[in-house]
Amino acid sequence: MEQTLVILKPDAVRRGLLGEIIARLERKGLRIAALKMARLGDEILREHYAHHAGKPFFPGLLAFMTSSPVVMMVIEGLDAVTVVRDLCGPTNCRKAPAGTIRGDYGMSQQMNLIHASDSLATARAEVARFFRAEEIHAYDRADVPVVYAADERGH
Ligand code: 3AN
Repeated sequence: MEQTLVILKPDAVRRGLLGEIIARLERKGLRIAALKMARLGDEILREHYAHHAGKPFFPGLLAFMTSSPVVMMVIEGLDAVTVVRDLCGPTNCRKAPAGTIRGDYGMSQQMNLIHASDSLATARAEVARFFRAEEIHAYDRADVPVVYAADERGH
């Protein structure tokens, strides 16, 4: 099963939307393998958002992401990287379709509630950036036999 990194951003924390967003991921059938709250520092954020360094919105993005603690999760499931990205919707909440997390809860391009890794390679790097191996837990959800067909389990 794939693992992907999710960050519930300061807007999700400060708007009291953590439970609703986590519930959507759980109800989809995804497994929460790790979860913690922390205030991120500039150094780890510069690494995480290196692809945006130098862009006009970069200082604002850093200020936003350090404005409160965030909640970080490792989410696991079959094709989890794509599945979670699709649940989030596109970056700009105003353009995100209804039914997606950003489409249903947000109005901003910057304050877009949730980060999710955009590829398997990125997911591996991001999980390792934010979690130590001992913080990631192996256990089975009780509903696996009715969430996945037999030939889908163990992928
Ligand atoms: P996504 O999170 O959808 O993969 P990225 O990686 O392009 O989007 O952007 C990372 C974060 O940077 C976004 N989640 C958003 O908070 C912020 N961001 C991206 N583009 C803009 C923009 N044009 N103006 C303001 N903030 C932006």
